Amino acid sequence: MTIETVDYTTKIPNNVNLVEDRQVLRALESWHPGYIDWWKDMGPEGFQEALVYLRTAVSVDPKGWAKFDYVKMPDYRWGILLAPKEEDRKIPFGRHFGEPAWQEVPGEYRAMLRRLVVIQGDTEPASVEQQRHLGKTAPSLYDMRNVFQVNVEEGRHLWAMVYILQKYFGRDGREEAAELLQRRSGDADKPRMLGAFNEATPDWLSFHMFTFFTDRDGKMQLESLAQSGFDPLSRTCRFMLTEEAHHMFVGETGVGRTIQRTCEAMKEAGIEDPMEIDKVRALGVIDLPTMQKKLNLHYSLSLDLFGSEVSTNAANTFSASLKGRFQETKIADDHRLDNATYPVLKLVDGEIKRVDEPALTAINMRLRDDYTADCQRGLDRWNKIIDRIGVGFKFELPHVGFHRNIGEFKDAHVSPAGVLIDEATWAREHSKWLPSKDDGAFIGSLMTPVTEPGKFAGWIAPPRVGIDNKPGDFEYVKIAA
Ligand code: BYC
Ligand code: FE
Ligand code: FE
Repeated sequence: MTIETVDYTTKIPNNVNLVEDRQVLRALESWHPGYIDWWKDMGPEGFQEALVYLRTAVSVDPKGWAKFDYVKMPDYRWGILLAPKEEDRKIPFGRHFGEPAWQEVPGEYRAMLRRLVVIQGDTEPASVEQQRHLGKTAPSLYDMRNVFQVNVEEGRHLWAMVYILQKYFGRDGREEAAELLQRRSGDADKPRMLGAFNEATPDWLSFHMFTFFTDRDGKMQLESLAQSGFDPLSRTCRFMLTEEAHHMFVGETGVGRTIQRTCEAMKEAGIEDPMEIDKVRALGVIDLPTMQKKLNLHYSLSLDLFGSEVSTNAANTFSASLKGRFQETKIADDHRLDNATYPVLKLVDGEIKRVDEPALTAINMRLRDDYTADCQRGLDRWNKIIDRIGVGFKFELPHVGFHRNIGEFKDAHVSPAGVLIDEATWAREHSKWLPSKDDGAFIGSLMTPVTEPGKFAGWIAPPRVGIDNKPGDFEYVKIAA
């Protein structure tokens, strides 16, 4: 058997030869029932018996790794899939630059590495919990299938981190694996670890914004961990990234189709001014300014996930060769950053200024800048949709200081345009920039389920092509009676 193919003879599909790794297989098998209980409790509510047209990984070869079939979600074959081992891989950054990649955890970095793996692992089930109510208001069977696909893959990402914990961290790894099933998104006593993963996902526009902005943080973090000197982490993240691409596709096209529908409806009704919110809403579509507010919210929540702009944690994980930069191997520098600097946006004497900081402590800032550029490219594609239909409106990313809870700007008020404002101005103006209760209620009023094959709710355009090239009226989900 080549490393690309997945062994489906064990209870847990894998390409890491679990059959011969008895101890880890047993640890995973004893974790499995708790996972299934968690999935049934906290996974998609009301659809555990439905037959869903899902893709399952059957190999890790980037070409044709998936097969599609109807599956009941609790029967999905969650597995352990690592990208193939690169022969003679060398550590691409940090103090250990140029040394052979580690196949075992270096003792001195054990705690640091475990923390990174646990935080990564914690976000995966959190997102499933956040999205568990969405099936009931899906705008089509196509969209319903997409959220379920994202959910089972986030479940698999949890498996990916649990494998690392159980194989390489012994007893405390097993304890962390158990705790990953105990924390709950939004729970006052045992919340998930990072801010954005305790927020609600109340409607489908939020879901699509989340998969665009927050799964894109996932992409950036996984890219950095894929550079890791700890080779098993690198390999597992490389395969996770192939799945991540679909999550961002769901977000980008979901918002894109919402924009398209709104602009088309405005054209048909002869509404020229996007600011005529009541008239637009009367058409049963989401006005563009409200979409901008949702964008402001999800972008700012996602920026918090990069941690502080200036961070010794980040410097330490980089120097320890555990977590690199985006596309580390393509950067032309010494990959150690002993004397380099990087410009960081800071609050200095009541002004927002760019200040050169040691590049090592500015690692989070740099990743966040790469993230912002990636988001902007997505916005440019959304703006093209608006342009093509001929509506005068443009989405913009708010300033990075806007609505922040972590880092340099957490105690300041900054407008989306990047102007520092006082408390009173913020209190007066913020409902123009962030979704208000009324905005939420309006969007909520559109969230009526559509479950007839080939039909779509009136606020969202159909996709251009089906999943797995299926025709428009394909029954992506067979809902149990
Ligand atoms: N919320 O030096 P600092 C994904 C804590 S998403 C709460 O500023 P650092 C996905 C921090 O833990 C990707 N706490 O930051 C997407 C620390 O606490 P302790 C997830 C926060 O450590 C969609 C203190 O503040 N993966 O995969 O350099 C669906 C000072 O920390 C937050 C990762 O994040 C926050 N937002 O960077 C499904 C990769 N930010 O330790 C999945 C692993 C910071 O002093 N994690 N804090 O008690 C990391 O690389 C880093 O831990 C972080 C923070 C980038 C998160
Ligand atoms: Fe994930
Ligand atoms: Fe994801």
